[in-house]
Formats: sequence, C-alpha cells, structure tokens
Amino acid sequence: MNKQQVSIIGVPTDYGQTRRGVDMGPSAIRYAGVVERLEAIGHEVHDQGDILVSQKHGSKEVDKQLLNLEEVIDISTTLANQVHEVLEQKKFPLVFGGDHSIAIGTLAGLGEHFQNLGVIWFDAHADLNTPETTPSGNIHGMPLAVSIGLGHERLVQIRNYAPKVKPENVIIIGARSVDPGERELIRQQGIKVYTMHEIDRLGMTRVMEDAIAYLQERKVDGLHLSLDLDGLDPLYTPGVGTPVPGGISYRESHLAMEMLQESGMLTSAEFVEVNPILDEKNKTADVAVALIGSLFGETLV
Ligand code: Z70
Ligand code: MN
Ligand code: MN
Ligand code: MN
Repeated sequence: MNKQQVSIIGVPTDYGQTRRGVDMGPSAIRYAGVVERLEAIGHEVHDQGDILVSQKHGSKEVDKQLLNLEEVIDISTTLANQVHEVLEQKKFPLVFGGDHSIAIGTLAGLGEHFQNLGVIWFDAHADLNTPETTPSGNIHGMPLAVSIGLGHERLVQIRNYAPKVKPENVIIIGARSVDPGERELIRQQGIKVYTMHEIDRLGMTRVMEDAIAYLQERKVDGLHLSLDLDGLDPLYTPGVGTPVPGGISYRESHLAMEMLQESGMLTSAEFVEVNPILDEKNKTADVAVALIGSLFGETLV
C-alpha cells in the first residue's frame, strides 16, 4: 500500500437541488471518522476544512431550468481553484459534498492537470441533463453534461476551458433512473454505462475489470471517482435526496472500491449527496467512510 498525501475539501452546499440538509454532508462524513480511518491506513491527511458557501437562499433572478445558478457558479469556481491547488502540491484531492453539482467544480479543478483524464461516475442517475432537457431545473442533475462541455456557458467555462473530460473517457456505474434527454446524450456522445442490468448480469467483478481495462486501453493519465451515495441501494444509504430502489449492494460497492485501489490508477475522488437530515443515525456517512477505507487500501486482515 503506497502512502498518499490526501487533502480533504468539504463543500457544504445544497444549491444543486431542493432538499435542504445535504449541506451538512461534509460534517457528517468527518463525524463518521474519515480522517482517523485514512490515518490508520498510514496516509497523511490534510483536512483543509469547508469552502465558504453563502446561506442566503432565494436569489432574485430565478431561471426555472437552472435553479440557484449564481450560487452554483460561485461555489464551483472556488472549489475548482482549491482542487487545482491541491494537485499543484502533488496531493490527492478528496472532496465531500454537498449535492452532486459540486462535481462541476471538482472536475474544473482537475482537467488542466491531465491530457486524458478518466472519470468513473458511480450513481443511480446519469447527471447528463442540460437546461433544455432538465425535468427539475436542479443543477445536480447536470454536472456530467457540464463536464463534457454541454450546458450553460458559465458553468461549462469555469477556469476558462472545456471540456473538462472527454465523453469517451467517462464510465457511469449503477444507473437506473435515466431521463429521455440523458439517454439520447449517452448514445450521441459514446458514454460507457454499466446500468444495474449489467451489474446483475455480469457481476461487479466483471464490470470493474471491464471498466478498468477500457480506461487503460484509452490510456488515461488520471482517474477521478465521483461517487453519489444514491448509487447504492437505499437499504444501505437511506440518507440521500433521491433514493432509487434496486441499487448497488454494500458488498458490491466495496468490491468496486477495492478494485479501483488495486488498479493503482486513482488520482482524485469525491463523495456526494449525504443528507444527514434524511439519514438514520448517520448510516449513510458511515457507509461513505467505509467505502473510502476500501478505496484507500484498507484490508480485512
Ligand atoms: C434527475 C434530474 C439527480 C441526483 C437526482 C435527477 C438527478 N435526473 N441526481 N439525484 N444525485 O432532476 O435531472
Ligand atoms: Mn443551504
Ligand atoms: Mn449524482
Ligand atoms: Mn444520483
């Protein structure tokens, strides 16, 4: 197990969707012992604390297709700059949400450091909506589209470059709630998706072997894991804003983390959508921390 220098950044925002409470995610994940867990494995952890997020809900300008746009732009820009800085320092960025809109900022901070970044998007959803296709106006349903260069110009152009990742370097794992516009984009952009169907059919071992081999064939020079806790079955992670039944099991998700660790390819990660208000005794944050343990090389014996 090679020791890493891990920099934690918390992003206490709920502006990407309409259920309050997900802004307490970073606090819940810390409370569940993430720093101690990583240190026990032998990593050096620098907890940079949370980025500053305004709590002034209800902006004057309301675009129903892009709710809280100004707030999301502000937060994404701040986060992108911090993630960029962490990589400059040759440390591993580990980001805690907050809702999944934060991935816009995380990826904006990563993209310039790599020629050919790969992304694994572990989620019940595809997060590939645009202002034209969104059924909700919630920006947490858009971050993957934004990162491949599609959506509102000011989101797409954070840190003044686009796209942050090539669509053919993206793999979605765990999808089971995909909107019509997203389905269209998946086909059109050649995004690789392992839905719950493939996970049932092939098993998580084969899915992860294929995913890793695919990214190696594509010669990615970095790999980001964007893990939405709603990718797991709500049985294990009830504290999420949009629980979708029929998800990835606790054991399958651990296996996926272990196989990512074994690949030696991972260069950054984020864990999003933990909502302590909707949770049962911090169960979802506990799962997040257990998964982080596996991802960073914790072993059973
Ligand atoms: C839907 C939308 C979403 C997370 C829900 C839902 C998106 N596709 N993402 N929960 N994490 O509103 O765009
Ligand atoms: Mn808030
Ligand atoms: Mn998501
Ligand atoms: Mn989701």
